[in-house]
Amino acid sequence: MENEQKKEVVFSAIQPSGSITLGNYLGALRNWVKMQDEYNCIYALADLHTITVRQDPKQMRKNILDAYASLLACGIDVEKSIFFIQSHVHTHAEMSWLLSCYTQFGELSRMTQFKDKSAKHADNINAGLFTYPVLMAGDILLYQADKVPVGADQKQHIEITRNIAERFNGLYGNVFKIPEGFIPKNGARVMSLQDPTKKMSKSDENANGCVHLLDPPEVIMKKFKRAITDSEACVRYAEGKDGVNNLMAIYSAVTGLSYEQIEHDFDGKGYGDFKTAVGEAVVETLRPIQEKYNQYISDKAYLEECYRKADEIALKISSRTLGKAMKKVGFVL
Ligand code: ATP
Ligand code: LTN
Repeated sequence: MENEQKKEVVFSAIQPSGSITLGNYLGALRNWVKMQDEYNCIYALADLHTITVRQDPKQMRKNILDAYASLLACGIDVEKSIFFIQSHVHTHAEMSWLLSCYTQFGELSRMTQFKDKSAKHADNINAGLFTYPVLMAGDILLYQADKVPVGADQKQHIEITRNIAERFNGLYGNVFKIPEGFIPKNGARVMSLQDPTKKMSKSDENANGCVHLLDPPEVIMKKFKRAITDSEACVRYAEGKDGVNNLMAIYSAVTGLSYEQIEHDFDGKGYGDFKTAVGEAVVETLRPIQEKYNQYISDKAYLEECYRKADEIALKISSRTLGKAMKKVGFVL
């Protein structure tokens, strides 16, 4: 028990905005699973974040349960970690309001995700899309997290979280732990198979660019076989070979092989052989996850039991930090 208390806290979240991708898995989820033994891990489905982009209500309900089952299938263990649903824990929305008054318009304007998403959804540049990083900062700070396992695209959001926390602490004393991002060496930025200059994303318009965790093996193989490469026909990691570099990064992440080893193994072979090998390695990595997903998704009562329990614990932990912050600001509690 004493040991338990000394463990560092890990917090992370994922939006249930669509079917989970290979990018999500290699960039973030795989680390979530690995960190469970060494840290006190707290994970969430960031469903409040998803409504910054318009969602179909029926599809959204399905996505939330699918994502919960998918994460259990990836190896999130509810005996070891707290895995809850953000919208069920009211402290998140409250903390977001509080912190928004300690966040500057200018710093939010510099967020690249806001710029990208507002270009993509030009007809719905809502205030929530703009203040999204504040909600995320609250998620992390509420649990006094030490480490935040995320993909490389979230680096800027971790940085603004630290800035907000330092500003608040500067005014009121040590209220928040200053968290650190935890970004993997391999797989931190999986790119689209159709446009390897863009990150692989759940909401990619080109379905062939994105591999989903639950894609059947033949679909995965087809997507890899169609992946964009170049005309050099040589498997090597080099500037300007974005498509091949991306395939090498994926292959290295799922097999553990170094780039040198991959170049050596495919010396003299064409892209066809390489794409097949990458596809097969990904299929094998995802096979056990897909089997477990099918078991979890057919037991909605079990899923509910898991998240209700976790929601309650998350509320208890986060209420402590919210109360402390509100008291410092001057609210009468
Ligand atoms: P959306 O397309 O709806 O913006 P997303 O696919 O970018 O969603 P998020 O829920 O925003 O996914 O991200 C969940 C986690 O997955 C984050 O830690 C993020 O950094 C990571 N991640 C997302 N896409 C990739 C990617 N292509 N490569 C590596 N990590 C990624
Ligand atoms: N913005 C994140 C999802 C997210 C998150 C968080 C990640 C919401 N709250 C807290 C880490 C910690 C994204 O991946 N787009």
